[in-house]
Amino acid sequence: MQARLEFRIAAVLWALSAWGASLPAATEISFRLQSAEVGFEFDSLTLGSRTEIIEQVVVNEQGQEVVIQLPGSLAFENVILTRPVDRSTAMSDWRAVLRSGDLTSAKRDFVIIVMDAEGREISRWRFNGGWPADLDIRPRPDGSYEEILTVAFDDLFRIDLSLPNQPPEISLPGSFSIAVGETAQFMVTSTDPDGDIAVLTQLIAPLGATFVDGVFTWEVPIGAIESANPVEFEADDLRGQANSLVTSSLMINVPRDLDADNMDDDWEVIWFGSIRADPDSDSDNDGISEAGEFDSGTDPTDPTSAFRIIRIGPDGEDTAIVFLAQPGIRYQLQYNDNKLDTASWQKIGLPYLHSQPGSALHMLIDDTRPPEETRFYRIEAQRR
Ligand SMILES: [Ca+2]
Ligand SMILES: [Ca+2]
Ligand SMILES: [Ca+2]
Ligand SMILES: [Ca+2]
Repeated sequence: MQARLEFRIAAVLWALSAWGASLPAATEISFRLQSAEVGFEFDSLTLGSRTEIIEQVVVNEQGQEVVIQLPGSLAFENVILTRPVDRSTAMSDWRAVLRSGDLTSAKRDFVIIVMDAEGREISRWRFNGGWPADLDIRPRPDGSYEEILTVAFDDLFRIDLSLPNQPPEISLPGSFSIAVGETAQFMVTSTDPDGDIAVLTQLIAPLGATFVDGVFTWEVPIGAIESANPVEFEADDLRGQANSLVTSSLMINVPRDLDADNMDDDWEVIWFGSIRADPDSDSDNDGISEAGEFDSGTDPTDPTSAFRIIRIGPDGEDTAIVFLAQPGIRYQLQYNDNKLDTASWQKIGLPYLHSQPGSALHMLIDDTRPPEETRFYRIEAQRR
């Protein structure tokens, strides 16, 4: 035996994430999937439930056997939706997820909203764990075609519209730091204490970031070095109330030197593909460590590219020191009249900043050397 609750309606609105435009204007019935952004009209909806009837034979006060009926477990029937066939592939796309065997991905929560002709909400039902059990196409008497979607689900409950609306909530990680060349990825979820489905939208994100099926992904480009990147999401419970919209944000910080090895992270990624370069190693065997090549602006993968003094010699009364200067590097000439005393290096003149775009030979002059005196020189290279 079956007890049946069934109602039919004129139009249903359907929505599914990442499939296009915004929700259409109010119609009589709204059918909205979790993370919904898109609306589709349906012609009809059938929703039913049945309670198992348990028959029990009892003996009454007169000693007679009578049969009484008791309610057993409640079972829900599938939701059936029909709409005219058009170019939209939304339903077949949803069905395709299931056909691929991935029930977990295909399962969505959804809401059905019943409205009157003026668009006022009459009732709202929340369904959990919906999946497209069947999708059929059949001809209509007028020669057009309609598609019939059967949605199975785990559970449903009715949302109490007499209670004041509560705002949706967004679950986000906190602000964090990441290096260039790495991928920032996290889940964003929205919930609603009333059982509303809160539609998530990404409001602010760095260029190139994606937000698909609740997953934020950003491959941090080289150019993002030393930047702070706000990311903001909005949840909308689509009740149209003052508290229906909630935003939440975090900051993705891209420091200059995340691993604090004194080599800029973009330089490490350019030469070594990641920030895992070891400052003390010398991968091109030119006698200058990666940290030294960073400081002096040379190629850490080319042994012929290394910071050296090329020539020291007289320049009239003075001494000229020649080296190959690299773009953006600052060079300070130093001297020492006692090579064994490492603490007695002295600066000569102001540092030279090589501001041209390419490398070039450069000459630094010492005009302070007393005649007949032996003098040692070195040049200190610094990136900043
Ligand atoms: Ca709400
Ligand atoms: Ca670094
Ligand atoms: Ca080297
Ligand atoms: Ca080198």
